[in-house]
Amino acid sequence: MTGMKVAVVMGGAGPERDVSLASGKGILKAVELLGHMAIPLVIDAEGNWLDGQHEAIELLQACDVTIPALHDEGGRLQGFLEQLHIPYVGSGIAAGAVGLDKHLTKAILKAHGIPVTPGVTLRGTELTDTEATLQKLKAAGLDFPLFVKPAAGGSSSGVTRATNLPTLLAAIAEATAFGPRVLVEREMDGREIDLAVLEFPDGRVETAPALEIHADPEFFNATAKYDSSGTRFVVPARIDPELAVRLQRTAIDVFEALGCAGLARVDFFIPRDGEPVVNEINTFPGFTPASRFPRMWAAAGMSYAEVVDTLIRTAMGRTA
Ligand code: G1L
Repeated sequence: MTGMKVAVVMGGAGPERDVSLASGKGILKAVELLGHMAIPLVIDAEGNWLDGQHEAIELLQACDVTIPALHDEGGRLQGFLEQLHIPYVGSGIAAGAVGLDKHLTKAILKAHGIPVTPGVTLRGTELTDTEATLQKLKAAGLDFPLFVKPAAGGSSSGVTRATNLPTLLAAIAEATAFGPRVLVEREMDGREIDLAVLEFPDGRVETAPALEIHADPEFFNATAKYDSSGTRFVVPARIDPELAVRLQRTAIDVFEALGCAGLARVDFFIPRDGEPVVNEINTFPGFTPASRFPRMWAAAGMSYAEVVDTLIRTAMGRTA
């Protein structure tokens, strides 16, 4: 399958604009490498279509498939594309929206019996009621150090570590600025392991070899690579085969529980003594050639372009 018109929607307002443009650039290049016509549709920093709204809709409608490469979508672009009957890569409206809401993600995973990072959600009057907050934390068995995050939003804005009551109250006040619900989670001490989930055109859902994030700057070996923040990714992660299989199964369970499509990155914490928990899920993970998701598939023998090809073919097959 070559010679298709593939639109890549990228840019947009917000803190993840540059990640979007970098991911979009990599995807555009891969689309051309696959023998398709790549059509970039850039949303500017003010949130307007760079090419003019009318023209952008016509371009989208003239394409065979659209690749959404925008952050903070919450399923909005997907809804728009469905309204226009345009096939698109990746998760739909519901999974996209839930994926950006940490409270809803946790509620759904818990309902499926999937272990998540222990935490509570504060809302309304609880946000300014110290007694109610402490009560809730105690009931959930939570103690310092804690992580405080806005429930909504995919980026790290408003996320703070709290080590005592004054820093907890300040952290809650800060997170409240980003939305009406605030998550207070236990700080997980242990290994951080990511899994990449990919859906194939025949309906198979598979995982790539796991990746471990090493924050320790002293650690180095031949398979380690740096990302822009100086963190090192090790693929395949050095974990025992039993744990690997368990994480693979759980990652696929997460994908199915949330109703994801196309792809997802599922991030785990493995406590020093305790069971693995799902810490985060990304329905549209970072997708530059140096990003974790493509690196994991490279370890499975799939090139960046082959991953993009799979995503396009899966998206086309869904609507056919
Ligand atoms: F090409 C895919 F797979 F569809 C794709 C497109 C975009 C994967 C991942 C992304 N990622 C993003 O758009 C982003 C949320 C990282 C941009 Cl900020």
